[in-house]
Amino acid sequence: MTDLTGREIRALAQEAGLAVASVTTADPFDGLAEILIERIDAGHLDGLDWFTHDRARESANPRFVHSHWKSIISVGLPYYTVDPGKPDDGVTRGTISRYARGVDYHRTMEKRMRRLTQLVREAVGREIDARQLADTARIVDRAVAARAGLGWTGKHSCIIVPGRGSWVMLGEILIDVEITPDLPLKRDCGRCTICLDRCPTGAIVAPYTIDAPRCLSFQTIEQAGAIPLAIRPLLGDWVFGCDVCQEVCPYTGAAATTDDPDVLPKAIENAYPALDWLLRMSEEEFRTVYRATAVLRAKRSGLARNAAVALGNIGRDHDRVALETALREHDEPLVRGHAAWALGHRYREDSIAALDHARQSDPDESVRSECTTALELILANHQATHAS
Ligand code: B12
Ligand code: SF4
Ligand code: SF4
Repeated sequence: MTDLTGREIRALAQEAGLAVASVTTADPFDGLAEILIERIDAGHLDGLDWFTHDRARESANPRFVHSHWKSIISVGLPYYTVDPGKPDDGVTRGTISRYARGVDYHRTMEKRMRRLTQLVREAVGREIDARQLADTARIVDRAVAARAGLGWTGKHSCIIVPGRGSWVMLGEILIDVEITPDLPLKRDCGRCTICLDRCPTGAIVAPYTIDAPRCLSFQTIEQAGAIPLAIRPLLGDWVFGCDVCQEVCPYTGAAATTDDPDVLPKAIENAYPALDWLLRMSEEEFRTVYRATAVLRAKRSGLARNAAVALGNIGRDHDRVALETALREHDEPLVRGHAAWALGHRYREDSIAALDHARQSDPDESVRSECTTALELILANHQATHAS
């Protein structure tokens, strides 16, 4: 005899602002630790230093910290909103991935999961113990969602929720209440391979397998240092995260949009920021505009670095000035170095004077080295053009 059913949980979750919810047991996830360890050993999680063998084993067993959990409520926050796209205003803009446009989902989910826990407490009529998790090292959110039947795993490795596509952030409540578990969904991608074919960097190295160092989401958010040279031209206009594998998925066509105010962008800078502004924004402007959003994770220097690379890919004639100013004046060597790359990649001969000046005068060795590489690239391109 269980305390509650999955159907009752879904009704309470709706009341708490969580549009999707499902339930599984707190039993260990068979075979998951082995998958994670295999990915670590293959280098697919390089750069995510917290992802260790110990973490893999612990996160595959929900009862690792407390043995008394009886159920896991898997919850989802849908965030697919109507998107008017970039305005046609002559400003060169980057793109922030959809999940990061509204209030930081960790905050939103935690608040709503606490509310749901309170509602469950009232429904069972006794004190309960529960722990809310979202995006932590303690558990693998997608494994929980798949076993609870909240959705199924697409080949891009994201959980696809019926009627919502993959545009659902995940969280879970570990709880000492017996709830009838839901069943996993019997769905798969069939023969489709669109996301593998369209990923800009080939980061989906096999179905269900992401090579994080190649993924633009990793490079624009988690990468603290230089973005590898080979990745920069593939970054396009992404300045925080990447949505390509989800946008191209046929299940996106059937995804319902939401008007949940917590996931809507407050201003244009939260979705399509002007790239020249990202290059010159102050710490205070960065903190004000991106306050309480997930974008803070990239830090001002990371976001400006990404903006430089994006301008190197899509900059127009008038954007050269912004890059030259960043190369001369930005306080972060990381940004000056990427501005050098962008100038060489996009503006070639027109940027030789600025690059040569910085190569001789910049106080930072890494920037001087980026300038040398950019100048060599211009020369190589020049020779190739004249040889052909
Ligand atoms: C590390 C991490 C990343 C890394 C590595 C991604 C990866 N795929 O491993 C990087 C930085 C690249 C990243 C990127 C993104 N992430 Co991320 N990330 C995480 C994090 C913290 C851990 C994921 C993990 O354990 N990876 C290791 C791999 C092995 O685990 P997995 O991806 O969950 O793999 C599952 C499947 O592949 C499956 N599987 C493996 N083999 C097979 C074989 C078959 C046949 C089947 C059916 C399944 C299957 O088993 C695993 C468990 O279910 C989770 C939060 C968390 N604590 O769980 C968020 C999380 C996965 N990320 C999320 C999001 C939204 C993203 C981005 C979309 C963000 C963006 N727009 O830029 C991209 C998407 C990239 C992609 N295609 O995966 C969401 C996913 C929501 C969803 N609906 O799936 C999560 C769950 C955060 C959250 N709480 O909502 N992320
Ligand atoms: S998020 Fe972008 S780079 Fe990463 S796997 Fe998806 S399409 Fe490829
Ligand atoms: S694009 Fe195709 S292969 Fe990729 S997740 Fe969607 S349905 Fe599956």
